[in-house]
Amino acid sequence: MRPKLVVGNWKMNGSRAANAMLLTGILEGLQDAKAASAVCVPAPYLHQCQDILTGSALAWGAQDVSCQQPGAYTGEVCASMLQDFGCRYVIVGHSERRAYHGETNELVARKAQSALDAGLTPIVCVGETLVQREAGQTMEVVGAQLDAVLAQVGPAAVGKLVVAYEPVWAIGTGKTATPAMAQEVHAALREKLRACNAEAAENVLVLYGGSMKPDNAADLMAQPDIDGGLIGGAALKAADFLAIIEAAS
Ligand code: 3PY
Repeated sequence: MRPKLVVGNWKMNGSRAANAMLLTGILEGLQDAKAASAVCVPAPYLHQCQDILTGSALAWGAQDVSCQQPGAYTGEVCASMLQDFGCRYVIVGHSERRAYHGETNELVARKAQSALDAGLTPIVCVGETLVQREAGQTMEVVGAQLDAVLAQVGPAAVGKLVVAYEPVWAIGTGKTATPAMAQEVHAALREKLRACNAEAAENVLVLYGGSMKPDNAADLMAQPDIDGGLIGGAALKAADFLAIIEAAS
């Protein structure tokens, strides 16, 4: 039985004042939670997370990382910097980065490797667009996205990954994959992980993302291969985020 993990992806939202209220509200309600939880915040707020969350049950992380080592890369943030701010997780390959920043499967794989090298857990996002789903290409697309990361990190690192399946058509649209649709893809992703490292694959957390909300979280997370959620909009309200963590518990 794998533990559940619920991660908030704040995207480009927040302010020092709003974050303080949100984090305090989450911590107040987190006491009895059984599921593990984390927030992935914009890089400028990592220090604030470190101040408020150190010693608490809520972990934190970033939403992207450079694939480079420290050096002349204007605007980039490298993995050792994230580690310096106490991050446990970093999201790599979110569809918004693939779509708006041209991130390829190979670049995402190198980012996952950088995270691992710095002792961070990469949350590797995969997902198909609506056009790809309607063309019957879902498994091909998400399979290639995961394969690139597995080829880069190798079998020994499989157990250090978290994978998130986020159908692009369900991100920010209010549409959610049905539990059965999501489970089908999660099971296929786990098969790929098994093919790389059969033993480690059983313990890899495969999260569902894409409009997970308090009212659909329990049904999604009841599926055998859905081990938690990567939460967008609902992670910006303490009550909603806590309700999802409760549904995972
Ligand atoms: C969403 O739910 O919108 C997400 O993109 C979570 O990462």
